[in-house]
Amino acid sequence: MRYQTALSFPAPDSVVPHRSLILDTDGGVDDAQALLLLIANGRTPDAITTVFGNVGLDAATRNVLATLAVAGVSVPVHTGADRPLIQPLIDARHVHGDDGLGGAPRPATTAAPASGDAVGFLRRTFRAAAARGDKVDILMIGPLTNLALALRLEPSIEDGIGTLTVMGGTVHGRGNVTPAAEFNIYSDPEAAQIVFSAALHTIIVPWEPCMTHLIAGPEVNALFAAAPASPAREFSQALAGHARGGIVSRGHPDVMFFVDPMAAAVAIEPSIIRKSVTASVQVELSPGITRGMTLVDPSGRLGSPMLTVVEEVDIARLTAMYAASANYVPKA
Ligand SMILES: [Ca+2]
Repeated sequence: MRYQTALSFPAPDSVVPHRSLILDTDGGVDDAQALLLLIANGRTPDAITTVFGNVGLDAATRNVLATLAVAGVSVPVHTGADRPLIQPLIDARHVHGDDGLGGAPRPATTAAPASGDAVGFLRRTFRAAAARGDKVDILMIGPLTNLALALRLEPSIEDGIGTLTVMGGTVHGRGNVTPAAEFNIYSDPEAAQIVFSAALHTIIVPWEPCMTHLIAGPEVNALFAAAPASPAREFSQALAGHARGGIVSRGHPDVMFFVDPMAAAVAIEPSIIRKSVTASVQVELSPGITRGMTLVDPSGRLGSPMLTVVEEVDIARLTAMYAASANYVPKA
C-alpha cells in the first residue's frame, strides 16, 4: 500500500490544468453554497453524485439539480446511496429545513439526473482514469457511503483517485450530532472507516475548524448588497439567511459558518491551508456514546494511511471565494 505522508501542493492555477473533479453531496443548505462556490471560482464539478444525509436521497438530488439550474450550468448528476451501509437512516432536516434548502426560491425547471447509479459511475470514472495514468479528484460533503461502496466493490480504483477532500469528523473529538461525533461520519461510520483506511491522498476538513471560520451577518449583508440583482443572488442570499437564522435561533450571535464551502475552497485551492496535522484517522464503530467519533493519531501507531487533517485556513481568501459566489452572475 502507498501511504501518503506529506502534501505536495499543485502549482498555480495558470500553469497546471485542473484535474477533473467529482462532487459527492447530500444536498443541504451549505452543500448548495459549496456548489455555488465551486462554480463561481471556475471549478464547476465535471460530475456530481448524490447521497442521503442532510435530507433523503431524492430531496438531495432535487436540491443539487435546483442549484445547477439557478447557476445556469449543466453537470451530470448521478444518484447514489439512499441509506447507510449497516445502521438505520438519520437526517438533519431540523437544520436544513424540510426541503433541505431552507426554503430558498427554486427555479421553474431543472434537468433530470443522468443516472441512478452513482457507485457504478465512480467505479467507471476512476477505473478509466487509472487506465490512462490519470487521476480524478473528489470532494465529499456528505456521508461517505458512495465511495465506500465503490472501493469495496473495486479496490483497484484507488489508483485513479486524485485528491479526496472530505468535510467530516473531528480533530479534537468535539462533535456536533453527538458530543463525540460529527454528522457526516455519524450518518455512516462504517463507510467512513472504509474510506479513511484506503491508500488515498486525503484531506479532511473536520468540524471544529468549521466553527472558527465564519463571517459576521452584517458582512454577509454587505456582500449581497454589492452583488447584482439576479435569481442567483436571491437563491444564494436565502441560503445564507437560513444558515444565519438557524444559528441565531440557537442563541448565538448573527454569523454564518463556512462548513461545506470551506471544504470546497480547500479542494480547489489547497494552498489556503494554514495549519494541519498529518495523522491516521480511524472511526469508532462500537455502539455507545463514542460511535462515529474520529480517532486522530499523528503518531501513526494505528498503522492506517496518514491523512491531512485541516485545522486552519486563510480566512480572507476563503471569504473572497465565498464573495465570488455572492457576486456570481449566471451566463445567459
Ligand atoms: Ca453536506
